[in-house]
Amino acid sequence: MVMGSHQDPGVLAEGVARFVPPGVDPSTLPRSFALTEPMPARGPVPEDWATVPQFRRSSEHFVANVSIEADTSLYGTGEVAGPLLRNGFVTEVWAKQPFRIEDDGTVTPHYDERSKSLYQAHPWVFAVRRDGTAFGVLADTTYRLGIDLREGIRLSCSEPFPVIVIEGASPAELIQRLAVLTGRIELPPHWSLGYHQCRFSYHPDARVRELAREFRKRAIPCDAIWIDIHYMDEYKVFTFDPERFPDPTGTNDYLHELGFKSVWILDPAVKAEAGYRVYDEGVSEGHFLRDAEGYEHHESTWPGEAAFPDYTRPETRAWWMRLTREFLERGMDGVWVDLNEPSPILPLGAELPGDLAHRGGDEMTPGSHAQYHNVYGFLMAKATDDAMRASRPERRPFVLSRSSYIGGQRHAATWTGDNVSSWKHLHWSVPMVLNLGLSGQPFSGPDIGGFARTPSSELFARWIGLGAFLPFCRTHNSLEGDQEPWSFGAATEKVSRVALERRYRLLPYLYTVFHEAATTGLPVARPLFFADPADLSLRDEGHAFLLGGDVLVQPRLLKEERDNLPMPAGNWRPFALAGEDPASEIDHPILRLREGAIIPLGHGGQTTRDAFEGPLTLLVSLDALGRASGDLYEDAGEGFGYRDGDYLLTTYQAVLSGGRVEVSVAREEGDRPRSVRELHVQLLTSTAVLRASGIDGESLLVQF
Ligand code: NBV
Repeated sequence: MVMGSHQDPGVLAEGVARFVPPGVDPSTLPRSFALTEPMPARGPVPEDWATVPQFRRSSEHFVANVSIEADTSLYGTGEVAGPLLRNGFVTEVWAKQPFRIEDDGTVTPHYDERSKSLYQAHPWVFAVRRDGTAFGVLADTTYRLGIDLREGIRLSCSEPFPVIVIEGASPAELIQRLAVLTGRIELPPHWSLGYHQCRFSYHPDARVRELAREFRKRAIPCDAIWIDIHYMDEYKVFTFDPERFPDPTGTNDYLHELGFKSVWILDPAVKAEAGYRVYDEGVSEGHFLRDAEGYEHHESTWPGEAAFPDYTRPETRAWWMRLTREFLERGMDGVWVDLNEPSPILPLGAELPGDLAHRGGDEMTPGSHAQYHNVYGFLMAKATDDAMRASRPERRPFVLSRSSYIGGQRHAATWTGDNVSSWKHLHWSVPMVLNLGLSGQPFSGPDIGGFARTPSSELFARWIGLGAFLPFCRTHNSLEGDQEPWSFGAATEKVSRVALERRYRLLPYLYTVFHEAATTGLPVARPLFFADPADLSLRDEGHAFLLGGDVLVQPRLLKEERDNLPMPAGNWRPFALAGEDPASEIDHPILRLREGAIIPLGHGGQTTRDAFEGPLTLLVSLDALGRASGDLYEDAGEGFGYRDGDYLLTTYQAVLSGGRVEVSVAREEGDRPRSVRELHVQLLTSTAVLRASGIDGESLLVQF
């Protein structure tokens, strides 16, 4: 029997088709890295398939062109700075530490809208047609890929590549279909949705402890403190500086006592120093990348001359896992993997040579670095994630990875890298997070306040006000000034506290949205056009966004006030969360609830542990028919009991009838007993409307 190749053209699933360039034998194409598992074709592509790529071959490139109809809006392309709408942009899928040569000749590791590539590699374009239907184009290759969106979609690569086209009746359906192919996040632990405080670097141990105490003393919500590279002994990965961090277990214990989690950084580069255990093992066990002649390859890195693990080898991933497991024995709660594009650092912008040899193994064939560069970060994140799962099977892993490939959400969250303390970078926080979400990665956020340089108090306040509503919420900065919520004076400290209190009150809803992302692939932060895909006026809105399907976040980021912020049709009623102060109004985005929605709110707290317990408020916004409904997902917030039914998914409904609003449980799923807690219902309808319907405060009937 002649077996088909896993890259055979044809329909792969409902609304998903693969195309292969003519003249290319599919069996010669590398196995797909993007798909979670090989997908053989089920049958031929029907003649009336709407979007068909046209393949061409130039002397140097394999090209796939996809023409688009007028008013088709293009998004995705992974991690990109600049506006949300990507029509007209030329980018490159090539994981990269960006850098810029400024006019005065100084070189800075910053990016802007002209940067063709950033840290993450997503060979994917998300398109919304004029009528609101959507399609996506996935170039199924790990090689460097050009994406030119000046006239339609033009993809080019030095190697032949298949193109997978996904159709969706709506943007929401498209992203869910992408997730069927490339995977979804797993439910993160509760604590990872809290506020994270980071800098390059908090050291020594005494400073970390003092920082932790300061948060509690000032009553600013915070769940995690991050430890950057200065904890290492001369920046050697898997070591500890004997003076700065003589007892990392003690550091972690202390943080835990105060209710914090800790996240520690790991880098891929291993200092090439005989006598350093990690390096010696790597050499004797053959874990490092070699050049075409078989010699171990070195680059100039932060710790000095260093070798790079070849994560395509199963033995090397197992070795990395062992080292990480030993590392985690000291009680770290999460791991942050950095510089894994990989970026050697010196000279700035340096990259590993494309002809280095990856040896592969199991399902990965041997190949050049040119082939595996874009998945280096993905493989490092996967090995780290696997280590976390293996070392504490009862706990949910948390990994943050700077680089990854499409599908990387299965192993790690991400952040938008080394941004700058500037208004532009504050603005880009939203479109960057949105385009990552449209590329399959829902768990991301910027360095709040900016990584390079120091923000003014005004900029920091505005940034934390917004950052509180992005999926991953972490302040981080470089070696320059301080960037704690209290570093900018009392007024900014207050703004920060209120911003984070708002986030912590919203956590029951936010976690419900994360559950939706984990089960469907829908982004946590969504562009406004998700609410009305055919409304062309929403297509380029990169300031306001949706959190889940029900909350509209309108940050006031523009220096000049805009009167008419675009909004999807319908009545999106504003609501307050906690302590909003008219004096700092501009720093806190306006929050609006979709009519017809019910969202669960908690009472806040200093940690996520408090925030998920205690009184619950159902915020109800009735639609024109006097109805509303909404979900609350609850589980232990840690561990995997939910897989065996230890969760509760409740759909609440509210109905206005006979001059009364009745709130009740419409549906419930899961075996977790409902916790006994105070429950409040808050109606968002204006009092005038209530009076008109003959309702007063007494007429709310809650039935459970
Ligand atoms: O580990 C130091 C930094 C880190 O703080 C930052 O977030 C990363 O994007 N890291 C880059 C390495 C910088 C080396 C110059």
